[in-house]
Amino acid sequence: MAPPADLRAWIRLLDDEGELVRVDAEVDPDLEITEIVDRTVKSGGPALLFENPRGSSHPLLINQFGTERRMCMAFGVDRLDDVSAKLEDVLEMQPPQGLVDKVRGLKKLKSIADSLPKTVSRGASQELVLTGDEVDLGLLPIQRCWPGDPAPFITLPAVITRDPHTGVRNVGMYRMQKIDARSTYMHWQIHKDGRADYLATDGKIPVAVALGLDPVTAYSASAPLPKHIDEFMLAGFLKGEPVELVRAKTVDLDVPANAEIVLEGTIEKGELGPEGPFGDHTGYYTPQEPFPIFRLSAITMRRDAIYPSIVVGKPVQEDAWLGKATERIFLPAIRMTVPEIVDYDLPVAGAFHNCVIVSIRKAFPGQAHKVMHAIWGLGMLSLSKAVVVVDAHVNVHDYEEVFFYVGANVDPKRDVVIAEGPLDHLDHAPEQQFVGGKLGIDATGKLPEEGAREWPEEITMSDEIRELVDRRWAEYGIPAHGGDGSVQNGSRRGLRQLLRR
Ligand SMILES: Cc1cc2nc3c(=O)[nH]c(=O)nc-3n(C[C@H](O)[C@H](O)[C@H](O)COP(=O)(O)O)c2cc1C
Ligand SMILES: [Mn+2]
Repeated sequence: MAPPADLRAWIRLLDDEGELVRVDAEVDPDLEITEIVDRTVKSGGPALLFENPRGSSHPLLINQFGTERRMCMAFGVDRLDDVSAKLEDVLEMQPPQGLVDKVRGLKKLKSIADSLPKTVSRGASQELVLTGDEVDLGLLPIQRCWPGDPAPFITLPAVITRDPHTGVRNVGMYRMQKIDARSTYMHWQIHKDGRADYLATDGKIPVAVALGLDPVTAYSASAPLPKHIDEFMLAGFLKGEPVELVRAKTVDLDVPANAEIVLEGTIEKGELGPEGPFGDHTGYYTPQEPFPIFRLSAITMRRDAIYPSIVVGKPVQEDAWLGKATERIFLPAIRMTVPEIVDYDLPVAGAFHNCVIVSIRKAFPGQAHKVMHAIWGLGMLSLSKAVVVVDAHVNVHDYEEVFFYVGANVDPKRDVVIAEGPLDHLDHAPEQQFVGGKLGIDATGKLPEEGAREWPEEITMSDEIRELVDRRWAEYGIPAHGGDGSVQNGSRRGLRQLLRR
């Protein structure tokens, strides 16, 4: 099934699939919604459409991305790996051989052509146009998420800017703290493209903020693309339909035609104010820090616009699945530059930048170290604090299996790398903001050239006996606890339960 065309189609799909609950009761966007959503997300519950948020006539949609199933529905796939397969197909494109190959090649080229955004003359996002004194952020049910937050924050925006030199568009998701009816802070962290556009602009930079997009386009705002690639191109490619754009009303930018709401305005270079604190996805409040001020010149919207929101906080929260989508979608691109990588995992509990587990096909001495340093040099992965490298056969998504190899294969004296480099803007642990230590753990099997004695053989049962037991399992009359006699998974699950008791 194709990904939903806009937020309305997405809500219909969620409804049809039993993935949406409409909450009729009046609820307060001030803290109350956070507590409801926190409980819902942590129990794997549905998307929520709050139809009567206190103080606003616009419904609030939240937890649209909160489970793997919904994330797959958003992309129109059965597994997130299917999304990366599509990308890999294009990245690995070879000159076609023969007619069938050529036709297939054309299809792939069409998918690239589809990715170019298309300008249209009218968009639902501009049914209502509010300018001057009519501009009022108080119309929207903006959430104050955590008790220590000083104000409401817009949390699920697609912030659109242009590079003043190249003209290339950038779309990013950056929280926006409400200052008053017509201004917010713009939380452009130091490593982000949006901030680079702002720094490269003299005077005022035009900014547009799209709220309430189809899920793939909304996701694309959070995708860590290289600066010269427009996130709306990724959205178009993943949707198989170009993102449709209309001219903004008061700034020189194009905005999504299908958005529920668009905020237009400018940010003056050097006009900063104290943003935060904010209960962040690190699980801590990030402290107050100066950030640029966004001054609105217009709000455009659909007549009965739906406001989208998300809560971040101590993991697991809804953003876990946005991060997992990025992890899967970017695997083929990472493999293009570091081809020995088999798979990787960014544990949600590691807030994505604190830990990377990566498996490699090791062919030469020192290769695990090569891969650590490659990761510390690769896009936003460069901010990773710890990298654990395991061999190709290890399942990086099974943390107990990874832990086993970290324990079994590591001589801390030989296999631990301490390096230095840039760290995430929000990381409170290092002595100084932005820079600090890096930890690499080489948990691969070692070669003689790496200073190892003869490496022992791992224990495995022979295929012959495994097949025999598979065949005879029912005969033994052993009740399968948590499985069908697929002993591996069963025993691990059992252990997990045992340890929790
Ligand atoms: C829910 C959510 C909130 C985010 N908030 C911020 C933020 O406030 N500031 C920021 O710099 N990045 C934030 N990010 C991460 C950026 O969206 C992400 O790094 C994106 O790649 C930035 O785009 P850019 O590289 O084009 O600037 C957030 C991500 C998510 C999923
Ligand atoms: Mn970007």
